[in-house]
Amino acid sequence: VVKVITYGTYDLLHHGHIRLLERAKALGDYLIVGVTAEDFDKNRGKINVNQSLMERIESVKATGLADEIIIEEYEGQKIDDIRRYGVDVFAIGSDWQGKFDYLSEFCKVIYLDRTEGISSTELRAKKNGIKIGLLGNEEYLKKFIKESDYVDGIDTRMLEDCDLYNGNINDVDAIYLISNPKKRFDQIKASLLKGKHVLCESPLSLTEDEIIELYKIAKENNCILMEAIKTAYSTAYNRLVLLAKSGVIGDIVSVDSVCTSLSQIEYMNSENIGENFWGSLCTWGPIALLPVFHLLGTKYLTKQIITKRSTKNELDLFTKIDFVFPDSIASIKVAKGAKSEGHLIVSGTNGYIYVPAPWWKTDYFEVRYENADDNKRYFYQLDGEGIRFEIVAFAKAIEMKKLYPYISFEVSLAIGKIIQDFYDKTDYLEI
Ligand code: C2G
Repeated sequence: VVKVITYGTYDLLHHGHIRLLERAKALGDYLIVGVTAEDFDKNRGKINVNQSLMERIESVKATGLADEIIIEEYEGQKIDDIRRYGVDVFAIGSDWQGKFDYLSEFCKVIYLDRTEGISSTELRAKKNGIKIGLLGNEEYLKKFIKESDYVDGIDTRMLEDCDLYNGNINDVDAIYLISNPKKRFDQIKASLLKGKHVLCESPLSLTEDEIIELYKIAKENNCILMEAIKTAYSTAYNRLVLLAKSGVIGDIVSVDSVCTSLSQIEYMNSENIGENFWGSLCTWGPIALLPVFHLLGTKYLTKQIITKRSTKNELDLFTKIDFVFPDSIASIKVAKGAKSEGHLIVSGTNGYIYVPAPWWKTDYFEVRYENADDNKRYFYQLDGEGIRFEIVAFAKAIEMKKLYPYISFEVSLAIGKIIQDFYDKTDYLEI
């Protein structure tokens, strides 16, 4: 028997895939099809896959062309598979021309012509088709636009504040806001009332009550309201949270997170700040608070906010918050008017997790123990600081009409409460 092997994602299986499988099968007597796992696809930059691994396997099965289906899970697996299954021919579409020549050491490599005029990318774009109106800090919006190019079916256009109120948003399905936190409540409300889904940077608003109201309006209008904290959508961060909760460092006793940057320092000390810049806590607070609330919950017993404000304007140069929980403690330190080491440390009774600066966009962390030989390092690919994953999650939520809560309502409110207490000067000390 001549054994043939081919690999692919086979998302939204189409006739291009089927023609390829037919021709691959005709090259021998037995066809093995490797379907790529989600993690492997993510690692090779395919972030848009619509169907789950099981659904994709089922569609390949339904073609009746595969004699055997396997899952491709890691880089370098092809060589292992060729050896393991005694493969004679490796076949793949011509879009990969030359890329798999290195396998010819192990078996015959054949590139088959790709079918013109059809692709999963196009099918996904047609299926999703979401237009997002953008409002707020232009520097950041540039990043967002660039990142949205990686997500099939997302189209963007710039908006002005007045567009939200005068009805000039009929052509958009959703709004993304990175506007002044003081204006967000009115902007989100106006958008939701017009039936637009909203992705908004955290905090959604400056008080708990307003945030509750916004979620209520979203529900009433069948709209998705999603909080944007890019870190919450990154793989490394999510694995870290799960790992810490699974007990690898014992009981968690403290969470210490620091986020600082000096990139807007000129505004921190200027009398005229304009509306597209805001203070340290509003910029960095939600990110720094995320691991605190995800790992320890939101029911702290006490907290103390200590802050230093600019002498030229109302912005806080830096802010530190200490929390006491029933069995643990936490602290965050955020600054746009001072610089420090932006790391995250989660301490436990058996060891600790260390995420080097800048931890909020990391692809790497370590679990460390008393005996350094036991230390473990974890790597996860992070592209676009997590922003493209955030956009994928938003598109998915709109498609499913349901939000998978990377940031739960409870956490969203807890963030809002901190911001509210900061402005109300509750549990607050100024130096
Ligand atoms: N294909 C094709 N014609 C199309 C679209 C796809 O012939 N119009 C082929 C591709 O060349 C590939 C197979 O169908 O051989 C599966 O395509 P994808 O699902 O896009 O998977 P791909 O990213 O090419 O995975 O390790 C992963 C594999 O090496 C390839």
